Amino acid sequence: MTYAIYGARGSGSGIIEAVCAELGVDYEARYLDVRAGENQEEAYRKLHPLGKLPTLVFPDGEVVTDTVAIILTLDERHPQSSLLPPAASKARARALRWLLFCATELYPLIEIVDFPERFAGSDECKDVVRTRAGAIWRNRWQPVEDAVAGSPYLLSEGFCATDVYIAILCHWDMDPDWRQKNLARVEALSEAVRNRPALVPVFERHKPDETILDAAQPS
Ligand SMILES: N[C@@H](CCC(=O)N[C@@H](CS)C(=O)NCC(=O)O)C(=O)O
Repeated sequence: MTYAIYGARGSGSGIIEAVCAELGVDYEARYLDVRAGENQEEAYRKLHPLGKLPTLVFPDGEVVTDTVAIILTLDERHPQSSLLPPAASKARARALRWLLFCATELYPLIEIVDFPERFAGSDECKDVVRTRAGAIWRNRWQPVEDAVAGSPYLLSEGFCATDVYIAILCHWDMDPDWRQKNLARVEALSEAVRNRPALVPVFERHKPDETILDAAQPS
């Protein structure tokens, strides 16, 4: 009954590894070399049509891509867990609101920062596009900082999967000094997530401030 998580060090697969570690399920992390384009090879594109990471293959063979779909499927399949607050609660609405905010307003900007050539149209525009995406990224963290209502977690009710999401995302393409100065609550949340006993080994693999392009070699 092993879950296979396709990913890379410093990528969003860290979110899914951490969620599986919190659930206490057996999983195998299968890392691809993004810099060498292994994620764009036919074998992996059979799992994810765009060659993006992560993908989770459930023990029953079901293939699920996209971090939020994976988290919601895991939550449904492990109803005894407290990955997310109970159905229909106010706390769950808040957890989902900020989970989707991170997944739809923040995460897509990283593709522009990592691969500006996909969006720029010409070589000269690449740097402008990357810089602009980085600036939008920073602006969009402020609402997350303001939403942190617990101490240290997002919800005053306690830890949930959205905390894991925030902890992984906030370390991508960001200057630690800038974070300390502008996102003190997000930083404290991230620190607390990284120190959760089940998650320490996951964060040994997914080092802070490392991206898929730094972490080319699986280890
Ligand atoms: N919507 C996807 C986004 C996944 C994504 O953009 N993953 C990045 C790594 S963090 C990726 O695979 N980048 C490689 C590429 O775009 O070629 C999700 O939530 O899983």
